[in-house]
Amino acid sequence: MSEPPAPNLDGSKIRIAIAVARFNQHITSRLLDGALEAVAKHNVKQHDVISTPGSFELPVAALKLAKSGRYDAVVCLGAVIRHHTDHYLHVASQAASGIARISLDTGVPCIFGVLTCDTEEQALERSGTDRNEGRNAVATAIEMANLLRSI
Ligand code: INI
Repeated sequence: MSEPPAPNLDGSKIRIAIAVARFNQHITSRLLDGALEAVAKHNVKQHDVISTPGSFELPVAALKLAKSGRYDAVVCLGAVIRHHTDHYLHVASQAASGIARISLDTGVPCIFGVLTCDTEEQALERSGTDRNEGRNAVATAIEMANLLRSI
């Protein structure tokens, strides 16, 4: 059986912007820790970090970063957790569709590192040391930037 080509996770020629939401900061700072761990592990050439109030604001910040020409990929980190109203649904769907649109509109990969969880326990589990979606998001950013460069 054929296997798909292996990902190129060499970050030594890749410049990454990381946009992190401060809402649920006790979770998003853990995602940022994981992201910075991956930046070091994969020898990312350059990285900058900015923050937004919440995940809803990530797309417009990411759009400006993507259009700046200074980055090969943009990583968006946030934590949307279900509360008593449906507010979180609007935040999660706008963040997801906004971030997806930026990749397609600009050609700069924009990575969805936003947790959408029912409970805080789930969010803690996905932002820990065993599993960390911030770390995964940076690996995805490097892979996509290298892939697009190679096509
Ligand atoms: N922002 C989040 O990042 N996560 C959430 O869980 C959340 N909830 O549930 O309200 C949230 N709301 C704030 C939102 O992102 C905006 O900052 C706010 O609506 C102002 O535009």
